[in-house]
Amino acid sequence: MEYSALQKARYGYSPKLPGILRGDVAAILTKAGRPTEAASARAEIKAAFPKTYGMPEVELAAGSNPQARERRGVGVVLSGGQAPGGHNVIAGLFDALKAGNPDSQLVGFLGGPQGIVDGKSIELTAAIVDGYRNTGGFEIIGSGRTKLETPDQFEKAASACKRLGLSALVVVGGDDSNTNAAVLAEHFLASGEPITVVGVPKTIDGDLKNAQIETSFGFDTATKTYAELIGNIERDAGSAKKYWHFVKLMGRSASHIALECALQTRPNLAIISEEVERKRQTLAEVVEEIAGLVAKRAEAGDNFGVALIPEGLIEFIPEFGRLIAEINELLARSAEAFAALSDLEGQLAWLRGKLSAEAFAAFSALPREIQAQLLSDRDPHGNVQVSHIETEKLLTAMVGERLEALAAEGKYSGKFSPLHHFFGYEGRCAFPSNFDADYCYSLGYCAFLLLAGGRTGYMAVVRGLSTPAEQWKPGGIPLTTMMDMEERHGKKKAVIKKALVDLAGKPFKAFAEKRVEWSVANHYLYPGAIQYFGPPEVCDQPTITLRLERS
Ligand code: FBP
Repeated sequence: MEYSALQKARYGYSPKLPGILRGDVAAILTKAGRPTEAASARAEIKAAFPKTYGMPEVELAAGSNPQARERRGVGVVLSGGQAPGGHNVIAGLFDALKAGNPDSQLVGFLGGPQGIVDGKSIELTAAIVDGYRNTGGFEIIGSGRTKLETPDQFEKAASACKRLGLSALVVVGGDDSNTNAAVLAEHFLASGEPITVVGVPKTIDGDLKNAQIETSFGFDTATKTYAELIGNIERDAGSAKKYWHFVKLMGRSASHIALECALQTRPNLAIISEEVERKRQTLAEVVEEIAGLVAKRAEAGDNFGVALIPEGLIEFIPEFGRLIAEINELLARSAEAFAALSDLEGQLAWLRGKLSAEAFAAFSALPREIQAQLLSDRDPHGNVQVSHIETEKLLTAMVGERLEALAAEGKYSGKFSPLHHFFGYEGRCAFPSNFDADYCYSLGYCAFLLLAGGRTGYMAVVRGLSTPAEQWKPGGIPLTTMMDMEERHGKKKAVIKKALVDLAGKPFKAFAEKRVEWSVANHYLYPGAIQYFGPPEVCDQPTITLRLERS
């Protein structure tokens, strides 16, 4: 196996731990604080989680902890989309576990949660873990999107853990995976299985955050990677002065990635889906806004620009939000009948009469490719895969038409040459930034101390992330405190609440204050590539979103 020079250099990087985690693991304990409550729907969430509801927040503090020395077996699973830093969660967990007792074993379940159900696993040895330290990707054990939620899956998970001699399971995932971790912890307690379940907050989308979680891991590296590329495109746009670049950015629902990238690069336009929804803008209104800006810049001779489009936009435009919800529901109910239809014509005929008149009208007005993308395979949660919908192409086609109409009225005489980009997969497996490398390693360490303290149904958290790593504060938060009741497939369900962009929050306000200026004056900012070695102000700064939220 050959390694790149950076890969070799990263193997030698020692992630920075919070001061409290730098000593002997047997001299750090979990200290309970006040009991917690869910933020809303308390009675219903308490009823759904009678064993784990109301547990106290815990912090990691100095104190004798002989339990950390016990020989134990721990399982770990990576769940959902890749996010930079996953390998370091495993490395931190491994190092802390072995520091507690060198005979302890870390077992990795293969291919995500389905690996637990199927009992597919490997023992993670030092030789394996060392080959992945400070590198991107989830290759060490793979990932998957299977949901662990049925009693049968829970039984299988329990028997896999028992067979492998595991007393704890660490679930690294987003809101849905951690919701399932909470259900699993409750189930194990209720059925007397002595298996501790601890979650770790992962997702590049940045939407697993709340009063207790400052950010999910991966968001930092992914946004810095996209911002580098957007900055390069801005340079090209400003040099060539002939293209309008439309960049769609990942983020299944929330627009945190688009907002952070806008703050880092100052493009001419960035659409924030949450604002579109609040203003109840129609697709035609969004198009009008973009066409207006293209025309305005053309008046100043600037027939170029850079626009950021969040991938989830389409679901936030009210008429399409309703349409997509209806299609999701319909396809979930009649999956077989739908699968039997052989082409788009047949699908269209089938949808007529099943969708509401408004939804069918919205659907019919779309180009055929977009119709087909809306009907393509659902994700395991039954939702449309927004990353497959070419919203950026839909918008530029409509903007082009609108500009032609403006030209016919004598109100536009520029040249509109759009180019399309989609940045998502480019950033999910990048070498983690120092921030993500340090944060993830600390989360892994923290997860070990929680499970050694017998804290089941907790999420590992590290707070104070806008300060130097030395001052970070690791601890644990009961998963039930983050829950809310939401409607899923027609039923109320307790789930961890997804954080959308807060339009009253500092990051959005900072963007809103400047966007008019950025739209016409070309105040592009070029963040350049992530730096791993060099001064802290270049290498260790967290995202602008985190810095603003914590300021
Ligand atoms: P997670 O929420 O699982 O972290 O994944 C997020 C994400 O990267 C989204 O931004 C994107 O819409 C989706 O995954 C793509 O999924 P897939 O990897 O299945 O194509």
